Amino acid sequence: MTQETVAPTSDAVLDREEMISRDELEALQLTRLQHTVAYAYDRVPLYKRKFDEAGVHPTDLRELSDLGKFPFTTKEDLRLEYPFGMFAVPQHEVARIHASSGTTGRATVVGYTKKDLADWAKLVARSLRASGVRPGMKVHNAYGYGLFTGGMGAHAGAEALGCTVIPISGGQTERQITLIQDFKPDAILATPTYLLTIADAMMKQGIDPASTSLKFAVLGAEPWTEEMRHELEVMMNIKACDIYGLSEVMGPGVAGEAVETQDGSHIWEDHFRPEIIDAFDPTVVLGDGEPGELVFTSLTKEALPIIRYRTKDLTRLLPGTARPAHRRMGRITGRSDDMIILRGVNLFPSQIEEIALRIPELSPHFQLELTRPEGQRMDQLTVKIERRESVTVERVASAAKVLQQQIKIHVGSSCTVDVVEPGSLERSNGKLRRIYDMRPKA
Ligand code: DLL
Repeated sequence: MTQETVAPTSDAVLDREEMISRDELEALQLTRLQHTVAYAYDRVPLYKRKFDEAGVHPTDLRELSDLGKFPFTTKEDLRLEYPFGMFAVPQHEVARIHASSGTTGRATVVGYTKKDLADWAKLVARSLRASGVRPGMKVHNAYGYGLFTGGMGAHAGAEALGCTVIPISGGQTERQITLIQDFKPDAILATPTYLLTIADAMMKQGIDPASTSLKFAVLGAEPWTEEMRHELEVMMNIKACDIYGLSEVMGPGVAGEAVETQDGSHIWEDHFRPEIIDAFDPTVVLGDGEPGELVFTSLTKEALPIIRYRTKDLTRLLPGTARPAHRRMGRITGRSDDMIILRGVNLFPSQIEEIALRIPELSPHFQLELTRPEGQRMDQLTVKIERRESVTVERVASAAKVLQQQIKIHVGSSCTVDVVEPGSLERSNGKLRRIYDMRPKA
């Protein structure tokens, strides 16, 4: 880990790697990539087997574009190697383990050496700083602690930045509100839907969410839209920025958004090499600006080097702005496995969020129900959405109609809209479930 720093562009001192040129960054990527593929091949049987089967050898990686010759890694690979088969170091060198919840199958297990943990903390610190957080600030960390990477990952990063961390974790919303009022934090770290839950609960208690000490929010772990950003910023009088990451690649802090531009997260390319592929034909590597599935290769990880990991997250790569050498990722429209296919039309919950939040009568609290009514072959989508507290029941019918029409125009799907009472839908405690698939299992 380099301690070298450069002169600040704002009131913050940045890591040297944040401001290097693209050429210098790519040279660094190539050296680190060559090391990583050789390291993975030598130490992890799965990589040796996969490279051999694909007829590639680490020495074939002479330039960055050669990465495309190497096989992908998937969640399924991690599951098959459960629990520790992907680890590239002996267990006594693994300082920490995290795991995914495993709700959709066997848990995926990831490990970190002491150096991995230090790099991770450095990148989360970098992300938080980019989003406006500064040393000495009080940071209320409402990401869940435990095997999920959100809580401890964000915690270590805030500590590394020199903040005072309040490790409240997710849930116990009443208590969160008390501590926000009593401890007066400057920044909050949470999923966007959980921050919404907190703000909503404040209003119920007669507290104006815009009146708290909070100035910054660093939000991630689930898809969210510009409309949701606007909603939260206005309601809470804060600046809200994105933070992205996934356990298999590290955890939060793979990419982070700059508060001065708020134009998408910069991928920290000194540690991760991103690619975009065609989700339906993975042999096709797409160019910058083209939408597809995000793929990552780690460049510095020791315990769990990851080669061409298919994230299933759909986005595109954009040129760097606030950190010019590091490309940005567009907002994640959704995950390829969260896509609803309704009568041939592809649909993501984020599209509904975007449309619904432009209709003043409707709140950001919604869920999507998929059913197949008795005796029918067609699937039915029902958007259940709460009206805003201030809106009279009479205005609800026309708002429902507008939402239905807008979905038809912008997404192409016919659906039913059911506007429900404020507070009647389930609130988020972390990652919110938006889709309720009640169709009979095939
Ligand atoms: O959610 C890591 C994280 C924690 C990121 C806290 C940011 C803040 P996983 O549980 O492995 O890790 O889930 C990773 O969550 O593949 C995306 O689908 C989604 N995701 C994460 N960040 C964002 C984001 C953590 N900023 C999966 N926007 C990823 C949209 C996100 N989706």
